[in-house]
Amino acid sequence: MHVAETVAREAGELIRTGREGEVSVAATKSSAQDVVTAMDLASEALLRRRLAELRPGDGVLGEEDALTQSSSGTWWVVDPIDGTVNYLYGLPAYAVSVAAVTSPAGTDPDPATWTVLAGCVVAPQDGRTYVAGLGQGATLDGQALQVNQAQPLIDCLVGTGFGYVAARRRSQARVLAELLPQVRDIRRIGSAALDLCALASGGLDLYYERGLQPWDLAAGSLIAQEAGAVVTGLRGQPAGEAMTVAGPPARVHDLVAYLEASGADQDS
Ligand code: LIP
Repeated sequence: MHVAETVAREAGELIRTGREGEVSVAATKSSAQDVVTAMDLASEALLRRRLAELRPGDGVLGEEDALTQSSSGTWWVVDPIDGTVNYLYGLPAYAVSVAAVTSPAGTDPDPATWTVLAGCVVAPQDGRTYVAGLGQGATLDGQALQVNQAQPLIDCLVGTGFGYVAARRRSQARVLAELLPQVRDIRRIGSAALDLCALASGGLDLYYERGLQPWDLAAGSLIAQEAGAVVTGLRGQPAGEAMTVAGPPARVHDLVAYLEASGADQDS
């Protein structure tokens, strides 16, 4: 936990101070609207350099660079800026996400099979630090976290997010349009890591999203779980790119049932 927090805080400080200057777009990814800023690249470079110093032999899976292999059996899964579009627009909901994971022997880190040992999400703009260790609970700035008690679906504030490709968004909009009348309201915060931390700290009752990458969910999923949430996929699968659903055990199945029935894990 200590290493995750140390490097996440350092990267958080880099991107926070970097936001005071001009934010330049360095590249695009899945669509022209899915941007990478120069600070995404600088933050990941810092994370990789510091992890190599502090944990030589560990591998790194990051959003902006190639997988580096592990000789120790531990990988660091890092998102140098989660919420890049918020960062670009000067909105505060962006974060650095760092997690330590182990994988079954001979396999690369994959949310379907990994075990997340520790995670830290730093929101540098408001100075919040979320930390969790497997079996050790989750904290926000040192205060223990607990998800909200299960409410009827109609009373739930539900977080979600969208991909950047039009076909995926069309299907996400269809699923959302049917869900919206069944819940209290919807939030699209713009950072999956912060969505999962909001769930852990009572700022959301439920969360779901299709399309999450390993670095979007590694640290946040442990923080949510350690705060008492179930984090799962649909149709008995673990959380991952097809679908991630999170919430208190007594309510998450209602959302899972709706998402399964509406085919939310497929693009139509
Ligand atoms: C983003 C997420 C956001 C999600 C986007 C994207 P990035 O990550 O955290 O909530 O809806 O699809 O993956 O690109 O800002 O690291």
